Amino acid sequence: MGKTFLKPNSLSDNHTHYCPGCTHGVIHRLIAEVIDELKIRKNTVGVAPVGCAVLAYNYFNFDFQEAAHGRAPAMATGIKRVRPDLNVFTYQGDGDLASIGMSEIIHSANRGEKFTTIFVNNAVYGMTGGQMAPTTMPNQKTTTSPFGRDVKDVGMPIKMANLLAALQTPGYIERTTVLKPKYIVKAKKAIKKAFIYQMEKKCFSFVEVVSTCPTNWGMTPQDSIKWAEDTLLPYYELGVFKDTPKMEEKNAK
Ligand SMILES: Cc1ncc(C[n+]2csc(CCOP(=O)(O)OP(=O)(O)O)c2C)c(N)n1
Repeated sequence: MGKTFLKPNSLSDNHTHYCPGCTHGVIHRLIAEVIDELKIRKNTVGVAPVGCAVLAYNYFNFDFQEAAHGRAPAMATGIKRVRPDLNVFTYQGDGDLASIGMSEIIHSANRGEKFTTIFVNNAVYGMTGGQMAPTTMPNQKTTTSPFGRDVKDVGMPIKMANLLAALQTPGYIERTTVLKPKYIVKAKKAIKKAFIYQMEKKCFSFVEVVSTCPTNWGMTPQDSIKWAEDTLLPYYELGVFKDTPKMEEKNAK
């Protein structure tokens, strides 16, 4: 009997260090499947800054570059401008992208850099012990908001996909999740579309993935999926926020 479920070539044989129930592994797999399907493994470069995915270069079977905290979009800009023939993507957490790296992502998107960003939003700083992030939900308890996020003091969580979609230049922005198989299928389609737009030299592309962090949320993997569905998804609504290439195609007809 033939195998029906193979490991993508774009994933290495290494075991990941991620916690049980963490969605980084699922997202890694989707990226790897897309890169295999598009046959671009040999000319793809990933850029990951610090965060739980700091060791991502061990898990992917293609070139990978390490960036300082928040600075992956600046590094991706340099790589892509010098080597426009390469497919370049950043892989960033919400602490990284929406806090220390806010400026880098806004300006890269606004310049219309032709790379792809995969934005993993798990509503906390995972790697450093579950501190409050700009994406932490109102009243959510974290190690730095032990009584819950008080929006009177720190404002509402930032919706990065919505924020970037308000800029005129970036072309493709979608928010997805990988909490359940029905969402995973859509997330993969979004990641594939983002890479295809990059291959066609069309636009900056951004895929947010609403994710879990059972360890720092203090929940079982099952409870974290339920909490994310009940609490994160109503606020971080899924969908396409911008698809300029598709609009232009429609208008041309
Ligand atoms: C300049 C700098 N400041 C702070 C840190 C500490 N630090 C490492 S990872 C991280 C946050 C990571 O959270 P996130 O980006 O949400 O990714 P996750 O770990 O949740 O996947 C912080 C604050 C650092 N490495 N460098």
